[in-house]
Amino acid sequence: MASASSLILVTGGAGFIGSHTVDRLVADGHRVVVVDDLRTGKRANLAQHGALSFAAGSPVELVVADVSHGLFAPLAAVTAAHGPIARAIHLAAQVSVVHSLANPLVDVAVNYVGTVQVLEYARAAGVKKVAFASSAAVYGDTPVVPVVEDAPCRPLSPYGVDKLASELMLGAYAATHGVAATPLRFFNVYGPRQDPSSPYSGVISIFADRARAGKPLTIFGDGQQTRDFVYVGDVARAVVAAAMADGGDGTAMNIGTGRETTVRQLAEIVVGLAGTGVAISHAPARAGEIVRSLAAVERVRATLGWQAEVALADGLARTLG
Ligand code: UD2
Repeated sequence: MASASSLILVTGGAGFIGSHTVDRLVADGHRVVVVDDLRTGKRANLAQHGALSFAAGSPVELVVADVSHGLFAPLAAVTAAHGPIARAIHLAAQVSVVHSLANPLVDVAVNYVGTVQVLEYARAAGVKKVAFASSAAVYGDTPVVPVVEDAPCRPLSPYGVDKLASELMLGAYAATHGVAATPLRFFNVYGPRQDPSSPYSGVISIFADRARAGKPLTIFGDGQQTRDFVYVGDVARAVVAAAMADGGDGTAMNIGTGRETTVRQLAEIVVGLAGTGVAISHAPARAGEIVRSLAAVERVRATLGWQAEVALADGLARTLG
């Protein structure tokens, strides 16, 4: 059967960032193969795309599989019927830094080996481009603010080490096998569909959840610590731009807004949006907390022409719903 358009693979496509990336690709007219083991991803995140089967007329085909076990078998049937994967976006991951500290071998298996599996598939199947979800966690507690991509990387967790090792492997495959690849170092991504259920979930998902329930927002420490909060729709745009751009030698790019927000400012905006009745309380600072985090964003602007567009107040309003 002739394909209407080439296929884009999104690993982790049923997750938070992944499902927004799929939405963007579908809006751009692509057909998308999602590989997700649904451990943290959810079918409900993709419900807007119908039956999740090309045969049933959906623009999205969901293949339930663990990327770290390899992609050849899971993708055999869909590529035989609908043509090869043209470009791959690798977002599937064990997403918790805290979990990686307790279970480093799981993190290596999922986050590092999973990346090598994607690269092995890309090499064998002639995939034109691999875009990869890396993290600001690769920097560790760097004194460089705003942090440029060439700052020394000293990750403090297995999660950060596996993201950095994955970046290096992308570079090695680009140099040795000609697999074009771009790692994107996400800063603090927020928006609808982010899971607020763990105490270590992103602060905005927790604040939004509590504000909706009329519960107080708890600031850890004095609230003067800063983060670079970037809206998930902007991140999805960056991911798609990276996947669609030809070339890429494994050089990483920060994905942030280039704007710094204190946790206190964040809490006040959320309270303002939620209306009266939501209080702010304080609890002791987290141990080992990074005080400032801010992305330097010149490289991605120069290379992909991308910059964040959604202002924090607008993104928070969309998140609160
Ligand atoms: C997360 C990861 C970190 C690294 C980083 C990448 C965890 C625990 N941390 O840290 O390892 O990957 O992202 O950018 O997974 N806060 C409150 N109240 C709350 C929740 C959080 O005040 O109810 C504060 C928290 O102390 C911190 C800020 O909000 O200062 C952001 O917290 P976060 O967990 O969303 O993100 P971050 O950057 O600390």
